[in-house]
Amino acid sequence: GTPIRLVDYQVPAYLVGQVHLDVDLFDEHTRVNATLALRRHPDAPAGADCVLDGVGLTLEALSVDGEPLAEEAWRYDGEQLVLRGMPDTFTLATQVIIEPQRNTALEGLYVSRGMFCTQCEAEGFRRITFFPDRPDVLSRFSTTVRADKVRFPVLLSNGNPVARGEEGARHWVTWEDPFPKPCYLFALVAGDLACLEERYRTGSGREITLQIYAEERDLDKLDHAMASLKAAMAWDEQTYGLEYDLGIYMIVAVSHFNMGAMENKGLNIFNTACVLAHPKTTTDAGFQRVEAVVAHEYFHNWSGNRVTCRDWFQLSLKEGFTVFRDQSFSADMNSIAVKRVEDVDMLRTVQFPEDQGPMAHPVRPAEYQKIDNFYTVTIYEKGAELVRMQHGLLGPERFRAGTDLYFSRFDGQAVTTDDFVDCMAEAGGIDLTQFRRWYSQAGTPRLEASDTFADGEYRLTLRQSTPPTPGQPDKLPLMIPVKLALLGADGAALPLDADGNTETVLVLTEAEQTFAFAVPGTQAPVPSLLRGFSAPVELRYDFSPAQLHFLLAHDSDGYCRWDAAQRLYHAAVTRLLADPSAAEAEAAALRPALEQVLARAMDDPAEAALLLTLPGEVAIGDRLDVLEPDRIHAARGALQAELGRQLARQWWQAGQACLTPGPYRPSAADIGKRSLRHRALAYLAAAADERVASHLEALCRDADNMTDQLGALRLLVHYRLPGAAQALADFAARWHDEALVMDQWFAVQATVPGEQTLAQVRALLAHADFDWRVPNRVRGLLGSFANGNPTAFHAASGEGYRLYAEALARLDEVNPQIAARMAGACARLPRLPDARREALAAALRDVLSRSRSANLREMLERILA
Ligand code: BAL
Ligand code: ZN
Repeated sequence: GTPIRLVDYQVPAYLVGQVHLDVDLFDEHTRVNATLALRRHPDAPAGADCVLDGVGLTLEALSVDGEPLAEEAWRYDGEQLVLRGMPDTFTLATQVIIEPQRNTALEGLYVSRGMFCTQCEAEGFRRITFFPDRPDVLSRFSTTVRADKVRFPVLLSNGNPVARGEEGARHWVTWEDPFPKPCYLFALVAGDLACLEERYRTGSGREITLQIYAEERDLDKLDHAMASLKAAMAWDEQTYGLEYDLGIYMIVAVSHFNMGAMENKGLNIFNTACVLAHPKTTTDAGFQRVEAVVAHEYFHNWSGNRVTCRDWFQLSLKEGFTVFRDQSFSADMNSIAVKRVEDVDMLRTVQFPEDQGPMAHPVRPAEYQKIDNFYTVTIYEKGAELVRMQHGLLGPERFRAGTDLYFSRFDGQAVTTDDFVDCMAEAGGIDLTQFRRWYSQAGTPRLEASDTFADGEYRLTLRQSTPPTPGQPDKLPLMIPVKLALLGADGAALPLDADGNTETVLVLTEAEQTFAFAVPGTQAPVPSLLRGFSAPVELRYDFSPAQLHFLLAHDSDGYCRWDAAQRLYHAAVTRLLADPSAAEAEAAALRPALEQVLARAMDDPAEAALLLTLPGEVAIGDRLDVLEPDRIHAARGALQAELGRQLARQWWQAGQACLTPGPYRPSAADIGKRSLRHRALAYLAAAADERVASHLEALCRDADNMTDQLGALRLLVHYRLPGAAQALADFAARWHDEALVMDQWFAVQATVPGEQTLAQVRALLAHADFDWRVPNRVRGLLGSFANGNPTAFHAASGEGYRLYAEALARLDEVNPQIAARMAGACARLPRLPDARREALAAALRDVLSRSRSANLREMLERILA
């Protein structure tokens, strides 16, 4: 297809000041009347056509300033409506028919379990009515929603309800949103919904009505989202000085949703998975996800809605910044150190591979075919790291001055990542010219560190290089902040300057630089490098095992402790790949480190659980030149089993110490304990400890919360322990009515290691509860299979690839965005051994030849390039 390029950006020829929508919802179709007040953009060339987007709309009527339009003055090709010879200002009225009931793509207006809802970002609004569907057209919306009174008692749209009425069996409500917004933030909901309503008083004393809507059966699962919303509102006032701006804030839970949630102005629409939470049905991770996503969407009200993106190349302007904001919020609500490690782990295991493969793209891409394909970990999580680096370079006060400047200067505007960095440079009084390369240059930079120590001087040399990425063969040096401490023999950080500071930030700007520090004594210090993961780079330094054990024991930086443990584990697995018989010896060598972590585990069980987690099979594979899933599975499994055996007594003790008596609470403290307990049980399960199966069976059966039940089920099933089949059957019988729980039931089975799981995945695809139209279910079964089960997905027979390719083709007919998203799991293709690479390529070429959507085609073309 033809790419859209950033360099081709032009202002829209016409702007829309005011729009009124009248949406009449019926059983077979929906009629949308739109009235747009258009005016020529001051910078647009005179005489330019007025172009409106509109996909798949059946046009019933069209008028300009109340008069029908002559045939030759307009044309509609199914994607764009072009009006010729329009005056500088005019009113356009259109009437279209759409069919939400048949919309399985879940873009625009569609039906989810009998309720009407919308998803407009990025380009869904054009499937509802004719409009300049681009984020730099900001308009004031008023919306009238009409539907059957009995079946759709709740009618919602953005802003405030201003009028309502009845007409026979039908009723209507008119909503007005006083804030100009791009159409991607439009939302509409009609359904029979229950509501949890509470109040929030802002710092300035305004009272806000908070409403969370869901199906009646889920009304008891809304308290956590409500509490999270209030906490997020208070946090944003405290941390950024930002208050909510409407009198009402609504969230609606829907079960068919392509994304996690959507920040529509005043009317967020959420995937049920990111808003419903109840101890009986939701895991700890689920509770934390709800807290994070509720906050994320709320934070968008300023970073995204009040100040939005000029074009979709700037997507990270709102997403990177908002992820940074939600990460900081979750850290403040739980544990700063633990949250940082979780975020870094995610970045390294998911974003680094993206940045090193065929899908690599800059945080501000230069071109795309379908913007839907760019809602990526690079835009989101790497984008957040770029904001975090600016936060680090400026310090908290000047960073806050920068965000104040940004929000005041650009309120009500659609702007660029450059505008954001300008504010940071101005408020921070620093030159960020070179820093901007982070936005335009793709790829994970490598940072190679080497050092010498002689005559009381420690010299650290840092070298940076970024490997080529598709379309970007040559890379330039970046501005890389490297936070550093030097640890003395007692483990304490040494003073690095005359003021006695024990931590410093080295700002690397050249390809290579050397930094020198005076260090008293005769013993070389141990470098604590890239503290807090101060830049999203791959750090290479030839740590000795002794140094890593030392850092794990003494470093005061949580990230560096975790990284030291990860390096020890990776090294052990790498040696085991060469010599599989050495598991016992490797485990014995690691044992002192693990024992020491376990000895002080109760100080911070959440951190201990992270320190005791071996890198996953996918992460191990990503560090090897050629992917060999079976050998990786065997090596990692042998190490885990050996550690389970050698430390069995300590694992049982840790599990016992981590019991959380009393009712379930999703507090950071209790979550940490459960996390460590399940880590301990995982080691025992890997070791096939004689007591573990019955312990897990009981936990799965009797626990009062989903974290324990599901954690136990997963271990029983993955380690094929006695009772696994029965536990799976009992679990399904118990939870068959809870869709989000059943998603997990599918995922547990799809991730059982080994080729024999392929037959099980096929069987589950034919299961009565599997539904191609529900993205959560598709992700639960197929997404977890392809992303979380390397030994089955990459089975030597090629059967995993064929199964997955068939599924992609099938999915493409139902939901192109989800098909394209799932295709991303194939992006490791270039790194596969020859036979497997050929098998996967052949399967994907076959899908490409049949693929109907531009979404899936763009992904497959990039992967196969
Ligand atoms: N804007 C799409 C969903 C999100 O990032 O909040
Ligand atoms: Zn977002």
